[in-house]
Amino acid sequence: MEGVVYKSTGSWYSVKDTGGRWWKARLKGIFKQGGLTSTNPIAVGDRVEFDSENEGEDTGTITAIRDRVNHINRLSPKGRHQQHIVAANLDQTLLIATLRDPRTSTGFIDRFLVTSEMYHVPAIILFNKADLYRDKEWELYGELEEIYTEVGYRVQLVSLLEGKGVAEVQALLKDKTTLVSGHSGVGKSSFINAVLGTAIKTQDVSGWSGKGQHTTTFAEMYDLPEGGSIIDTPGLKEFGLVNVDKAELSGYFPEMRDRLQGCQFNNCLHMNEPGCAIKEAVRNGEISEERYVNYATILDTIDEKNY
Ligand SMILES: Nc1nc2c(ncn2[C@@H]2O[C@H](COP(=O)(O)OP(=O)(O)O)[C@@H](O)[C@H]2O)c(=O)[nH]1
Ligand SMILES: [Mg+2]
Ligand SMILES: [Zn+2]
Repeated sequence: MEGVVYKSTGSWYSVKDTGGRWWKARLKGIFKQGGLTSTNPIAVGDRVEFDSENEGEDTGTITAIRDRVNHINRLSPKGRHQQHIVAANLDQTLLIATLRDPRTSTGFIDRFLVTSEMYHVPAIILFNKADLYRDKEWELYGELEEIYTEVGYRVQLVSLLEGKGVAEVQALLKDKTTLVSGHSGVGKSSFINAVLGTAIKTQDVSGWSGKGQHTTTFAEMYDLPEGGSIIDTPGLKEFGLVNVDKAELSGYFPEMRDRLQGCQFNNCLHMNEPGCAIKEAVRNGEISEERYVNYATILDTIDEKNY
């Protein structure tokens, strides 16, 4: 049989087969050690092949993982050199940000966007709590919308409290697999409830959530009523920028990527080098100063020895 992994709790995976039936599936020991360097060989969103373990029961053994289109990593808590796959086979990512209560920094937004660029998936930025905006926030929203739209990201203003902008978001999510992220307090749970409607309750897989299974769940996928699915990443504050090399970073800023050919040195980090097309574009206002500062900050955090 074939199915998609919706959730991982310890050694059991919640799998929906192509006919829509739910299974609890696991890997056999040998397979688990089959030379995989990740701390979790199977991730939410993975397409797997599995066999039924016992006639008439809903348990199965996973026999193969289909090749991934892509996957998102975070740094493993077990060690700096181990990676942990958060989710696989994404079509896009969605970041929920807010300008008030709490305010999401552009540094956080840009790190998220860099991660999405690394995995070659388009990113959507949702600005929530529009009902709270006053002059100051409207001005800031205007600036950010312009910056991010110009760079090529989809920006959507919403008020989950008032239900504004939700239909537009639903249209963006339809028939896609979307990884949803955001700081605590921005309205991620409200968002998931809004887009799932009543569907969320029916997807609490056959009531096997409790009993001794520790809550090391890092991601869970839900089907949307109109088609497509979202992947929630509870407890995941930020994705590790794993395997980024200093020289590659500007390639993950689309407005810089487009201008790299203009730099005098092909290993230019766009800091103090002469003949830098990026710095020139910042000076003449073609590249946002804020984005550039965030670039420099991220560059500074990349430890060349750590990948
Ligand atoms: N004013 C306002 N409050 C909101 C909005 N969306 C969510 N909230 C509130 O923000 C708080 C955090 O929301 P929650 O969905 O739990 O956020 P999470 O921590 O990201 O899951 C709750 O008190 C929500 O009622 C919104 O659009 N406007
Ligand atoms: Mg929440
Ligand atoms: Zn340069």
